[in-house]
Amino acid sequence: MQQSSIGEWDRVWVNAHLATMVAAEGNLNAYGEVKDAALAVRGDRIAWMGSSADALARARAQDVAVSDCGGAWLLPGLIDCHTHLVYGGSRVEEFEKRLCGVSYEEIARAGGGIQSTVNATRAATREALLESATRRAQCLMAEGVTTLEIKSGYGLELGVERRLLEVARELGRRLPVSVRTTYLGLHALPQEAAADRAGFVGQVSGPWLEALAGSGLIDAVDAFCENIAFSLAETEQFLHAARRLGVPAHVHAGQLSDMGAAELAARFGALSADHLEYLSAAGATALAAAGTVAVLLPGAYYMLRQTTPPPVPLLRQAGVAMALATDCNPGTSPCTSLLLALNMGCTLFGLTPHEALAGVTRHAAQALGLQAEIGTLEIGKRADFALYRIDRPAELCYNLGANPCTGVVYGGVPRRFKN
Ligand code: DI6
Ligand code: FE
Repeated sequence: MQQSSIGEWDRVWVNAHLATMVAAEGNLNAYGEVKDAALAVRGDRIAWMGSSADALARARAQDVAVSDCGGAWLLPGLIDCHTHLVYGGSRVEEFEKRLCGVSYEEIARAGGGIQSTVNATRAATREALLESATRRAQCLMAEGVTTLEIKSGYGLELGVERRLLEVARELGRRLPVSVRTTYLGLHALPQEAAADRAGFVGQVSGPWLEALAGSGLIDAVDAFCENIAFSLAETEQFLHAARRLGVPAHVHAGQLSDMGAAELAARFGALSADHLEYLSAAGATALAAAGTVAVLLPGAYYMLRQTTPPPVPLLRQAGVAMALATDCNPGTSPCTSLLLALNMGCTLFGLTPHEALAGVTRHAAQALGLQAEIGTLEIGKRADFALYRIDRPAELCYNLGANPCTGVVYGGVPRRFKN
């Protein structure tokens, strides 16, 4: 294992089993397991990894702070690369309707669905939005999430979209978790724009995008490309505008039907194409060629009681990197547990525990364009990691509802959660 090191240490964690999640050829030692190991940090970086005995000797000689992990497993901090966790209201009534047989599409077409959350979000104060989003983020953090992507998309007018993105940025300042923001400009057509689709898409792709990008509020854009949302041509107009500004893209693709959105995402070199329940072989090949990550969202699939899972064998065969995320949102995935998404990725989509864990670490980092910085335990990367009381890494995918996380370290700074 790596022994080159960065200068002095500030603190060292000893008596841990590491799962570095560094990609392994031929899948031997697929989690990058290193038993009875230690990891040292310098500032906010991983400075050294090696044996506990070596670490203790050096720590004693140099007066370095030591944390004893008591045989816990230590993994890269988890990354939830697709959430909509800033919103107002709830959709529990819609949940009840769906249980009585009304479909998601029917509710959306009747002006419920996303539009009802837009109404509640527009009516919410900044403080209320911040407070409810903080609670959701804290649930994720308590499981070991250290990086969180947050999409706007429930404002659908410039001022409210700006507020959602500002709340997301504020969350990143107030909490130790790292936040990446995405302007989900094309999520639904707001009621007031019903008579002028082209005008709305023009605003979103023009002055609104320029204003939000100009304010430094967005790290990426996203569009819901779907027959109940926006067409390929409309999505393409938005992606063109983002590309002109140098803003990377994600695309909600193939959630309810295959319109060729994955191919479109690939053509624009999108960071990720998300959902992908409906995906052709050509779509999978296009994603692989473009290096676009497939972000799978089993929470939404489960909530909507869908029956066509994403074609995981096709994605595997094509060599597409697969990530997993909560899709935390009030309509289709009121989910604040990335560990639950791990289990669902395995049980509902047929991922191996190794693929699932790569999907919330290395591949989730890639889906955010952050693979040089986070996603694996490697010297020089950001010291974001989590400790778990488990016997082996696959146990993180196995439990339903238990949280074995005993500590989380953000940029070298430890926080303890009571689990
Ligand atoms: N797909 C989804 O699953 C969420 N957004 C999207 O584009 C659901 C949004 C909602 O129903 O509120
Ligand atoms: Fe989503």
